[in-house]
Amino acid sequence: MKEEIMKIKLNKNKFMEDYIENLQRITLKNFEDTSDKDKYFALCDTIMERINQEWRDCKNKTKKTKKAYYFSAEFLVGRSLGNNLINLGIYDEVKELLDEIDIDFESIENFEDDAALGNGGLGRLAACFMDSAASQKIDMYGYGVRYREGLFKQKIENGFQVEEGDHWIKDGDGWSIRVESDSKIVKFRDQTVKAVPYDMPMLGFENGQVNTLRLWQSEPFEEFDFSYFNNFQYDKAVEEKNRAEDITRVLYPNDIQREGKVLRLKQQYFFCSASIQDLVEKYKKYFENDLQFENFPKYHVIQLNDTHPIVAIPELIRVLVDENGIDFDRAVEITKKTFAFTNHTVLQEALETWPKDIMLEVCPRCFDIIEKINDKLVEDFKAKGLSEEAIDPYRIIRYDQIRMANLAIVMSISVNGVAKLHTKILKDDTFNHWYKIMPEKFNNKTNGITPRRWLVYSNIRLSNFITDKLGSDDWKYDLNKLKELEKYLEDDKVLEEINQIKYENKKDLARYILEQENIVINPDSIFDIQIKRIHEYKRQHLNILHIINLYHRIKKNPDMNFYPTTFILGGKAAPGYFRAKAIIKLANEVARVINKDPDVNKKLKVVFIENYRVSYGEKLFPAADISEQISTAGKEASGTGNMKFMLNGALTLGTYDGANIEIFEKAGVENNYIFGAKVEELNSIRDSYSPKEYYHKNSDIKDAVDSLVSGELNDDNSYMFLDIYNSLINPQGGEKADSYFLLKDFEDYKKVHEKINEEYSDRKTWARKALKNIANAGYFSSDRTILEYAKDIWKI
Ligand code: 475
Repeated sequence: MKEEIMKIKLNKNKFMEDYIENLQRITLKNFEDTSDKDKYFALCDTIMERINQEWRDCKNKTKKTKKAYYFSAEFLVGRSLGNNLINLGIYDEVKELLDEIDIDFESIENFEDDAALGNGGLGRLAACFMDSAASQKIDMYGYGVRYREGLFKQKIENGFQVEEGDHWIKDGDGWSIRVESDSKIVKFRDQTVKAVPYDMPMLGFENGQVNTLRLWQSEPFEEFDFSYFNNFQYDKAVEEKNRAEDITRVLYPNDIQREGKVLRLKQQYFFCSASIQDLVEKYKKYFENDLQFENFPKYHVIQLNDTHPIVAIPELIRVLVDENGIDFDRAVEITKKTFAFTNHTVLQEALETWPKDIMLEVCPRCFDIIEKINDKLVEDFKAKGLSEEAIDPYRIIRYDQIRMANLAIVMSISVNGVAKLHTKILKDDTFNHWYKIMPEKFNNKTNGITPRRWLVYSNIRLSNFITDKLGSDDWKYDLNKLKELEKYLEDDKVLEEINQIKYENKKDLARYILEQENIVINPDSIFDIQIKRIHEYKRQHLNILHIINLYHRIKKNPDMNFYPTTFILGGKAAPGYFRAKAIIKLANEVARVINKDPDVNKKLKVVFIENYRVSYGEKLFPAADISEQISTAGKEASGTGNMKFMLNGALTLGTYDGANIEIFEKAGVENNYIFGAKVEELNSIRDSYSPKEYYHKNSDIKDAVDSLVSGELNDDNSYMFLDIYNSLINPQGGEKADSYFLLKDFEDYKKVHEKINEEYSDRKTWARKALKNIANAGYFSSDRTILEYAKDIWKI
């Protein structure tokens, strides 16, 4: 590996010359008159110029080879400047060069808006995969949507979440190239639009590989309809343009929850159709000599990131049959060998289905094709003697609903889950009927994260420490090398260094939080962090209820032995998810009450950070002592934040869920804090569970739950706290009480917090546990994950 490594050779003088020239060219100003924003964009240009040659080389080299295509409605890329410099191997040098002309790198870095083209885990995983594929020299291209508005920005006003737009490219986009000549026409039943690709380079880590992330933007097919214009129908002309642009105007802000809107299916069909056309067109162009469509799967494998891009399946069939004269059955056979499907959640509310009438309204031909596939499937089952009832779970279309996951499973070479437990649940439960008849398709690919962004870039102190201790930076190419750090487990000096690094990172975060949130926090306290989308199954309200009870206990007993702790929470709620928004209000209200209480605020602080996003995460993960991963067992498919914390030396306080289980396995249960019921137990009590019993038997639970309605906490007449209260012990309208088992797990959660609080003061033992976690985080590199996809599924 190492000999292939190739940093871009930085000719410093030339770089500076080009940089200043670019700066002046794009602004028409002298250097001293340019703004920080100008300086940021000129730097993008200067870097893009340097990538250009290698990017073209990579595109040319791989024209005729097998490639993987990652189809995803979301790519949560975040910022690119720092990461690109790291991957080019010129981060330090460029920083120094800028320093010489009095430009502070950090301040211009802050001019980059996050590319928030995703909601959470699924979108961020896609971005980590892009980094890892390039870094492992795997030819994988991403295909997605260039939303004009990314995920909304979260403001907290009086403790409530308020959403604002995120026009991330309003000042320009330093990292994309508009490839007008590769535009495609996408036809809907009621409109025809132009799909224009914007290509972003995805740089491998110091290896010269540049893959492409191609994001499609919707534009009017004809820029301006002059017939309307000539007839003085200006409004009509503008309307058509808007209608086209509407398709990629905004990312739907629902994480997990499906969205059954026409526009959502239009977005899906839009990018899938453009991408499929792109692949078929290139195939015909570059494979003239091997142009039997039977060979299409020899050169293409399309990984479907959950159900969102599944409409690409009928679209490929349509293009083959309608536009290339292939016979239907042949087209189905070709298509079946081309796709692979990843599932990211077992929550029923996420499994996409589309009503027949919506699909007919958007892409009627796709409906035809799906219907044919369904008919054939049902016919085959009948021929095998299955009853109507036995066939039901397999039907792709049932009661005029199209079940996208069923379509994908029938039409794919592979179906995978994203952590061991999750894949087991898919096999045993969610897709059990499929597993029984096609077990060979099912496989697990435990998620990972890229160590470049989540350690090398965001935690420079720890990164330098590791390189120093291991005597080389080989670990950045093969994260399993971190294992060698275990030779320092009994080295007091090294353990002391680990604590010191964490402390410095905590001071940095404290400064940042003071700046951003105007709250003073103490870096000598335990930093206990829960950052992720707000959802009941993730149980942020368990965390908050525990904090309330802790507050009451400290207040009652001021001399109780307690290591000062700062609880940090952050995350966005889907705008239409009332209870998730209630949880945000509750966190802010509890923070307000506790932080202003002089009896406790030296010991206890609570911060709800505003607008949690990738770039904020880069500051939070390195500073955490405790990583809260407290989802109800069986609900979190994998989690990836848990891996970012582990890699940065936080100990996991977690349930037996998702990839937590694998984290405990690798780092040792004794080096983390496990609590709560396992999935088997929950399954066995599901019908008999009575949260009220827990409430009456346990005074701490009663204390915490009652405070939701006692008047101690003020929800400004929003009835939000009552809603949370009701959800736990007084369910309304047929809902089940405490369906996420907060009260069942509360006591155990409280106990494990007490254990943490006690053990933290043994700083040496704590550092050893942190080191154990870091040393065993290698498995959770997305390099490992993507290599498994390439080897087991894609065969490239
Ligand atoms: C899981 N998003 C994490 C992560 O595998 C897991 C669904 C429907 C509509 C919009 N967004 C979604 C998800 O399902 C999702 O983000 N799932 C997450 O995928 C990567 O680590 O446990 O919840």
